[in-house]
Amino acid sequence: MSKPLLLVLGDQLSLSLTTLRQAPTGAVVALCEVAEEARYVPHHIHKIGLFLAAMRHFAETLREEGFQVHYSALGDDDNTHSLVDEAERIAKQYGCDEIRVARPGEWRLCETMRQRDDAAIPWRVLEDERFFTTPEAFNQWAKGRKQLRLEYFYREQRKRTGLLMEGDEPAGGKWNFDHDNRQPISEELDFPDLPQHRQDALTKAALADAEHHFSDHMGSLANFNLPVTRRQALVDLRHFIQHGLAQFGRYQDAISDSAPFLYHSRLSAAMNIGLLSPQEVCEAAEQCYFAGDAPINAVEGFIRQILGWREYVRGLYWTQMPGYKAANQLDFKRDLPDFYWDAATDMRCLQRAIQMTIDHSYAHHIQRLMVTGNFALLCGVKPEALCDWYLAVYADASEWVELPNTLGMVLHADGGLMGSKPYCASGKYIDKMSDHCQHCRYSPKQVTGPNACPFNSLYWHFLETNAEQLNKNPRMKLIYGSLSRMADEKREAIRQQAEHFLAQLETSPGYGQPCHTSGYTDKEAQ
Ligand code: FAD
Ligand code: DLZ
Ligand code: SF4
Repeated sequence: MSKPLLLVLGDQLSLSLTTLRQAPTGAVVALCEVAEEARYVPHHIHKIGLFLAAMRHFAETLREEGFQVHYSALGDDDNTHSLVDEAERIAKQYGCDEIRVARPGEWRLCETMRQRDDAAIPWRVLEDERFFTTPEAFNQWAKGRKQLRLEYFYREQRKRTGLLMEGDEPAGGKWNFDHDNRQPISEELDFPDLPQHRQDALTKAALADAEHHFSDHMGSLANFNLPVTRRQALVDLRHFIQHGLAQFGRYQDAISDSAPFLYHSRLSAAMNIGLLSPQEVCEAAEQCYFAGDAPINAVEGFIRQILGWREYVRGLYWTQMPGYKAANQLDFKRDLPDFYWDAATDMRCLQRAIQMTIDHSYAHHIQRLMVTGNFALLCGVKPEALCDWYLAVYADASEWVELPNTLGMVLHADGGLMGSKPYCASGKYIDKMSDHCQHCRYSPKQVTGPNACPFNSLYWHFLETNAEQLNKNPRMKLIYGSLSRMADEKREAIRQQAEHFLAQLETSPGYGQPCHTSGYTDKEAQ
């Protein structure tokens, strides 16, 4: 009789995982804490704490469900600190004849596991079925299309799943309510507080281990409040549905100088590691609409993010890898500014987005896209440096979702496969959507001079520098028209302003360090 080892990765903590659903009697389940996964980019300490605590709780759940579980802890003497080596070591120890794993969320691991042809115990990579679609189904949809637009993919998903449908028609009579979802921040808004999760002994021990082994990583665990069990994740889901969803749509694009979460769900990390399924999250939102408790623009906007964007970027990732990772259409070469690691900048919008990231291992979508992302785009930061940063600093980051968002959406590095134009914007956009500029030493109204918002000159400089690639794009015609009508002296002054700023950026202390991994510090080893 077959005796497989079922390797469950840190972002596969769900009883509905293919390998667990199909487990034969006698199978051994392995969960492995390994330093390599915390170090390959220098993950935020909240993210490491989340994985350790959630994995330990899930191991308990599996034991309660009757599974035989092997748990490799970080401090074990025989821990090899590599997922592949650990699985092979444990499989041998238990006399297993096969290692089964559901498709890992990152190409590097998936490929390594698939390539273990000469391993003494064979590997089998099964499909991860915790999504609405599979890479195979996405591939079928993508075949023969020149452009892979979200909108068409999303509509098909709505029809196929029946989510937010009234017969064959979209609920509310339209597929897209984005137009109603662009309200800027305003003073009278009252954002819901997040539920505070109790930390039991298992969570406390996991956080203490994260602190012990990785204290030099970004952030502090003093304010850790991520859900680490399914029960806690369900509390967050219910809380969002009751207190956040109705306003989610309208203020989806707003940016606040003081509030990190606004009406966002903060459910991405729980969904990505398996504590919640995207189906149940979408269904909870849908029910809220049909019960009359949230308007269609909010519910459609929310479901579009999960059924649309989340599935779409995953499909894109698996159909385009491994070449996708090397894409750099605009030939960006600049290093990541050092202040992305410590928020030491006098540009208020960047300072707040990065500080919130340091504090919570979270920033909402518009902060990622239009503040840190937009700035990196305008400066021409090289994709690998920016991707490593996004992958390291956010608790929800896994390459299948981070890479298309960074390469495709932020840096336009895939030549428009994902987005028909770059999301570039001047300080005017940030001023309109946020209350940052009133606290900033720069003025969003000025383009040149000592108080001019750097986004303004960088914006025109970006358009000028990349004109060859972008000025034929019909969606950029209007803006290139404005650029060409600009007086020569003004254009020259803007160019000088931007180049001076970029030159200063390059001479700032710490500039050009590839990644702020102060490295893995094992205090025991010191
Ligand atoms: P909400 O605003 O409440 O949205 C609901 C859900 O929709 C999210 O939980 C998420 O699952 C999904 N979603 C929303 N936007 C996207 C999107 N563009 N792509 C995929 N799913 C989306 N999301 C990640 O989960 N992991 C990442 O590593 C990640 N990296 C990103 C990098 C960049 C440069 C950008 C611009 C976006 C990235 N996103 C990533 C998408 C998005 O920013 C986060 O999903 C969102 O901010 C998470 O917060 P939330 O749960 O409060 O989301
Ligand atoms: C992110 C992460 C961390 C920090 N630690 C672990 C770990 O100790 N063990 C584990 O199985 N997974 C961990 N992960 C998540 C993996 O990096 C993730 O499973 C792969 O990147 C594939 O998505
Ligand atoms: Fe950001 Fe410019 Fe506004 Fe300052 S003035 S907060 S740098 S957009």
